[in-house]
Amino acid sequence: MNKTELKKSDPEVYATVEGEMQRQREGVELIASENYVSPAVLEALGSHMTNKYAEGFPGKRYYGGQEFTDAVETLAIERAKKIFRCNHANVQPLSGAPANIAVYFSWLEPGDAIMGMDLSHGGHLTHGSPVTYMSKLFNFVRYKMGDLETGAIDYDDMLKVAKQEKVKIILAGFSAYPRELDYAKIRAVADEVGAIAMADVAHVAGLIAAGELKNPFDYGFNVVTTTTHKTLRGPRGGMILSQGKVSNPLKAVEKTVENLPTLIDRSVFPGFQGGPHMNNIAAIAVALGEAMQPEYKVYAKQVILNAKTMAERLMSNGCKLVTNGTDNHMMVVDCVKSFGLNGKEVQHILDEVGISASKSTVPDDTLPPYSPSGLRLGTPAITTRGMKEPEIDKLTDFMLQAIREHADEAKMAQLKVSVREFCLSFPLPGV
Ligand code: DSN
Repeated sequence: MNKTELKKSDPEVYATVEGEMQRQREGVELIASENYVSPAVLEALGSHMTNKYAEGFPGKRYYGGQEFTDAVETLAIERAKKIFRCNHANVQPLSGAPANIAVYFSWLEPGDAIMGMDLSHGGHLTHGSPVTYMSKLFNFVRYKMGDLETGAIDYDDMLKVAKQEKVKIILAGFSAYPRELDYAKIRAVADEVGAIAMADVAHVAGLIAAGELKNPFDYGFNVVTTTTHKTLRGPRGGMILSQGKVSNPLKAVEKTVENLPTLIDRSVFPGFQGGPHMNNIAAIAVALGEAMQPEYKVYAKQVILNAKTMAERLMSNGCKLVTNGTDNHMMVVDCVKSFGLNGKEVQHILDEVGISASKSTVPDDTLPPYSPSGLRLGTPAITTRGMKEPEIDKLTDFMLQAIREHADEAKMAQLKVSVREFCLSFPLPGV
């Protein structure tokens, strides 16, 4: 994007923005939750929509001047409903954590139980980590993998605990789990204990949108939350999708499954958030429009193919992966078993040569979360840059070389140059 005004008026901020863009151009992005948005998404983000307050919902706002905000939010809502096959979408959550919290408050009373995936098995902080405020308000209980070699969840234990704890929400979702969940089994557990079934598909939303992974709504889920900036390749933001009767969000309704869409709208606003970020919502609408195009399906397919290629290459070089492979866009390498180093050490080594990744726990990790045993790798961003199987093999070899030769400064410096040259031949979108 043209940044001449910023350069003139605030050279200090300009230098950071430009520096970040260069860092992205010259480095490899393997953080599984990151991606590169299109120039059209960037333009919508940087538009005059940012100036507007729009508390309320399309057609039901508190302030005047909503002709265009209503139109753009409606576009985002209708596109989201069509893509994910549901009858309601709230596109106002500022990100994934607020989306999840808004759902909890729409359905639970303080002290109620909710069941999410154990953090070390791949669950997310907002699914009940003891360090979150939500864990002080609600009783979070956990499910885990029953078979660490395949990643299969222990659904019998899920049912047992859900019954014992009288769980009100069963939450299917993860941020470091490389397999698909069995939504039909989770729905059956929810039915047996009278809970609603909620999925947090933040990581895999784009793969679901493209039809490459299963859609929880096809298995009778009530609510699906997501961020919009991971595989979905939009701006930072969140959405809550739901099934049920849609009524006036400005009027209170009874707490029934049928009324979930309205309960959720009211929970987002006025319950939890204030004015929606309309520039983000405009950019979400653009990203959803892009996700409806045939090219996006090709992209999503390649994301998974690239992840499988990287997983195979790592395993054929003696690395131990959690669940021994991947079915989605990410994998978790057990660095202690693979290299005799922890995930934080490997993350630093890769940083030195311009490869970004994120440390991760492995199931029932004996190391602490800040320097855990694993490293999570993902392919959404490098696939957006156009990398395919041959480049994935090359990139994986760069990583393995860095880990092998990290004590040799000269070799690491040479490797950094090779990584940079490699990256520059795959331009960022719009640069
Ligand atoms: N930070 C995101 C991730 O990396 O998975 C989740 O919030």
